[in-house]
Amino acid sequence: MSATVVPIKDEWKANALLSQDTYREWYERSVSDPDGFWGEHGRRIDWIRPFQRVKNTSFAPGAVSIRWFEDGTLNVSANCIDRHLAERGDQVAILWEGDDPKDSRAITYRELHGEVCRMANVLKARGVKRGDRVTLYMPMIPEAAYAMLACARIGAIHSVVFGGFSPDALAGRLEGASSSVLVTADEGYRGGRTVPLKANVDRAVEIAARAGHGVETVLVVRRSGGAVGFQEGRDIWWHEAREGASPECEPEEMGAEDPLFILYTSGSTGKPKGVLHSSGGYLVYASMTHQYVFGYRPGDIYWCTADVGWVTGHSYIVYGPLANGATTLMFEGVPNYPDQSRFWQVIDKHKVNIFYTAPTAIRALMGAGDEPVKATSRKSLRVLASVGEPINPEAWNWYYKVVGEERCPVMDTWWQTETGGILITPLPGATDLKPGSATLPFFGVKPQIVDNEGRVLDGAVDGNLCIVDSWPGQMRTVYGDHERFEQTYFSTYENKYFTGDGARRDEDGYYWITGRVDDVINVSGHRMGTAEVESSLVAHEKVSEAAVVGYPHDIKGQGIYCYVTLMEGVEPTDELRKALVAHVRQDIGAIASPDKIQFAPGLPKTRSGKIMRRILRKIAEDDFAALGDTSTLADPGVVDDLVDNRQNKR
Ligand code: 6R9
Repeated sequence: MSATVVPIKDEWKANALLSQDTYREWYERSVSDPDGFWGEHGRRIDWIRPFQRVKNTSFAPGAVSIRWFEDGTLNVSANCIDRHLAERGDQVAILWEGDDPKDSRAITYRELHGEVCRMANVLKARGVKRGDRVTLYMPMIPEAAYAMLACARIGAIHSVVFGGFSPDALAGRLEGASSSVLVTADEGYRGGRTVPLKANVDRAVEIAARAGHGVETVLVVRRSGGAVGFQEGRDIWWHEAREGASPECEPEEMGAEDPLFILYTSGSTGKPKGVLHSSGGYLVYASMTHQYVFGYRPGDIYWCTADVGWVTGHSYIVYGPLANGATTLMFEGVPNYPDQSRFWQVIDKHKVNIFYTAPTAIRALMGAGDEPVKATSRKSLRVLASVGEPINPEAWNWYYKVVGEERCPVMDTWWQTETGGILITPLPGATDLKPGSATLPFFGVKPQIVDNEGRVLDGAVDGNLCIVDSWPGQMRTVYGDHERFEQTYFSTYENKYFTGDGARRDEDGYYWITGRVDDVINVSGHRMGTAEVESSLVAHEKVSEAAVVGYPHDIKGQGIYCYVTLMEGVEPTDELRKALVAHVRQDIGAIASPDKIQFAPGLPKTRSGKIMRRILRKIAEDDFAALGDTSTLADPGVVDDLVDNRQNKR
């Protein structure tokens, strides 16, 4: 099967930072001599004490340890701000576009410096010091970036919790990180509606208190001006505290391996994990990928539409672009508000050159037709990019042809919260493209495809995607649980980092990510552990058992399909279905809302009691012919019931 190839165009070559040959040369060197390669590129950021040692990493069983540039010292916020002041103090650092098209703000590097220092001083005055964990629960406003950088400035570790998570989820993350300081806003705006952030925080703090975890400080940014609860002594308004705070704050000298942030993400089992990233290697990798993957050049207006609550927002709205002295656009709103043209209007308004978004947004906008796109110019665009889930060739082609008018190469970037930055991707003007393929590894990345027994597969094959050596942006540990880190990522296949994704490699060595092979589902580019949704469902008094799987969804990529067994004597009604959806939303957040609930008198289990998800997935996909052998089940009749039920429902 040969896929379409979109060869590099001459205009792209003219704009490219690297040629195809240089990519190959650099790549060869990066994997054959990582110390030499990263020793050089590690100097792209400013070190207080330069590193002598480059790479010190091991994926060996029981001894996984990842250290880069370990004897160097630096400050991440100084790299993202101070070092640009002399040359580009008056250049815009953050270009903020509000939910309401009438709202925008431009913050220069000099202003950013003052704001970040002030916020750092306010946190310090509340007793925050090196190593302390500060939780952020923020809307997409510049203050979210100030808070991240303020933490980095004083050596505190931030843990950003996406503003769409519920009070319960927030409480769990506050406890998990034993964080007693929170930064939030009164309310956020999204698509013309308000999000009750402070009210959620108040509830989360209460829930955490019941579990014995105290929160001492809540710093509140005024965004909407709406009425919110205020607890004297604990809560402080940013606009008031800011007045008395000095706009100067010496950056702390941090070790390369000192933690920069924790970011909770879903895995296939148990509670979300606190992915821990450290300072030096992360910044080198985020800034280098930002430059080369997007072909970033000084003066470009760069826009990544992610939320800072996800890793993409960390690496490609805040740290990568700011370390490179870029103008990074931060958007508070949604793609279809006030209308379906919003993304393209923002691109025209701010003359955006590089645009980075998610397949789910592309598919939704594609569904609205070409007119809303064609109503705008988009002439400023030079590079388009995508992240979060596999982009289907139809969406890729629409993005390329309709949005980019075949002028802009599309970078399909594959990576994960755990990887800190992009690992498999084309480079503009240096890689021939294939719609639907993330193409080739970035510098220093050694992918491998293995079968279920861990045998390495060569050539054009399909299997499980592993990475066999470390890169500087790799996560260092699961916060507070190194054993879980080893167990989750390094125990499936010895001496390899297992990504949890399946992939195919074609005859040209191009990688095609086929999606998760574990129990993680990807809903609109957001990771959800099926176990999390299941444990929420079974916490409901009327539910005895639940099994959750993903199924193909036109817009979201995957939807959440729940099989629910009710307690003895409980009636399966539509009302109960609605109540269960509401229950999960309340428990985890709107992103975990079940799309479908099928009441199931029984679930297909092996004789040892393991739920056969493979079968449940096939039923959810209506692929009844592919159910396979069900004879090993404890009760094969269960499957017939499920299929009958599913068919009758349609
Ligand atoms: C950055 C981010 C990671 C999972 C990952 C994979 C999926 C991300 C992708 C992609 C195919 C791409 N994924 N980018 N799949 N092609 N270009 O999304 O991090 O939220 O941790 O999700 O997302 O399944 O394993 P995260």
